Amino acid sequence: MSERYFPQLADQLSERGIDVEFVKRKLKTQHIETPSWGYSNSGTRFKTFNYPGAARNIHEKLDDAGYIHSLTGVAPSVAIHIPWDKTDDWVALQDYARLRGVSIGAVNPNLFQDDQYKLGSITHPSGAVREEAIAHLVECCDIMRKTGSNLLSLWFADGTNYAGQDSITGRKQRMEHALAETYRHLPENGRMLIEYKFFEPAFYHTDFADWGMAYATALKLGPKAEVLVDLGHHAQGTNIAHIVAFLLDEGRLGGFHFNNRKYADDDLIVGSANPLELFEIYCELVKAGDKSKDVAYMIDQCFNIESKLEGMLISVVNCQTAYAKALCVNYERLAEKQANGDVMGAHREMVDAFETDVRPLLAQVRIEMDKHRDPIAAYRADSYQANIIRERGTAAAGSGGFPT
Ligand code: PSV
Ligand code: MN
Repeated sequence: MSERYFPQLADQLSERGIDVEFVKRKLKTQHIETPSWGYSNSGTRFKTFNYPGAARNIHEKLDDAGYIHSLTGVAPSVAIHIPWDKTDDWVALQDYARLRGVSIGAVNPNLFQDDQYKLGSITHPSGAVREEAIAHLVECCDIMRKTGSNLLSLWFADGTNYAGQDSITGRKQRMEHALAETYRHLPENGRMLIEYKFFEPAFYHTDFADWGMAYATALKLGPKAEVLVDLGHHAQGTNIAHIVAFLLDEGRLGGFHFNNRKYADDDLIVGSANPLELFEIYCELVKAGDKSKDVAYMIDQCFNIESKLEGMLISVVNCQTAYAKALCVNYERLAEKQANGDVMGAHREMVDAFETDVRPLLAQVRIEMDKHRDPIAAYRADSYQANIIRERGTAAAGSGGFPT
């Protein structure tokens, strides 16, 4: 097998000064977390579609996540959303996940779907609502303890729609108070990831509008608080690789929500519209060396019209591809060219790696991991999808997470 797929590219990479064995080792330990909510029915505010075979509960979501991991070998954990994935018996759920070959990853509190949160959660003008929101965050810290998760992944829909609706400064202070309270409840090895988003569902101002606000808050809270970069949450033209480089260098990049933004928020397959952007981000991560070792890589996507399992697989494969290409940059030579002011030479170093067809390299890595060289072909040839359609049928949209 290796004879067929790899030698030519291995030679090319060696000639470019790339340590191929090192690259393969890195690719084998890549870790992409998939989201429980990506396996259930989802849609837009216009319509949630009923997808045949979509997971109806956390057990089926874990079944699907286990299947994705069995095909790729690099998706061993699953992010959960509370209360969508709540259970009475977390130990049993952990065991169930383990049997499927996966573990419970980031715990995502949900402070955006209940009526009392119409004007916000931790920044709400009413102290009683804020207390309720904080209690939910503390509950999620307990769930971290019970599931062995070390990540609390926070996103708030909080903000206002009209000038003067509420005090922006007051809300900032309420937010700091609530997060300081939550911070105290984090498990010993727990980390709090603060996700920002500059719009939606609030449109005049969003309490955590950008990475700077998340970063400043994380600094105030302490070393266990870090920034989460969701690729979908930026204005058009934002250089996300720059944000990533800055946060990495400051030691405050906690993790990613991978997806692809064509016009606005997430939900398209990561790397589908702008693979160059994903590659540039991975280059910063590779260059950062040890400073990127604790970064959590999570997919945050819902598949509204496409096959959920195939969509998830392609997302994982796109992350593998971007990482593989980033590992094919000769960073020493890049640094030399940068130091010499060789603008186009330095740029070519990046472009050469980006234009490398890494499919044979990934096929080789997968074979060495006892996986099919092409997980998407393996999925298409497999009966898993047909079986879940038969067993689960077509659930009413809204089950397993997203309300209709
Ligand atoms: C919000 O748009 C977001 O990116 C947050 O991460 C949520 O937890 C997730 O989507 C799912 O709704
Ligand atoms: Mn997100």
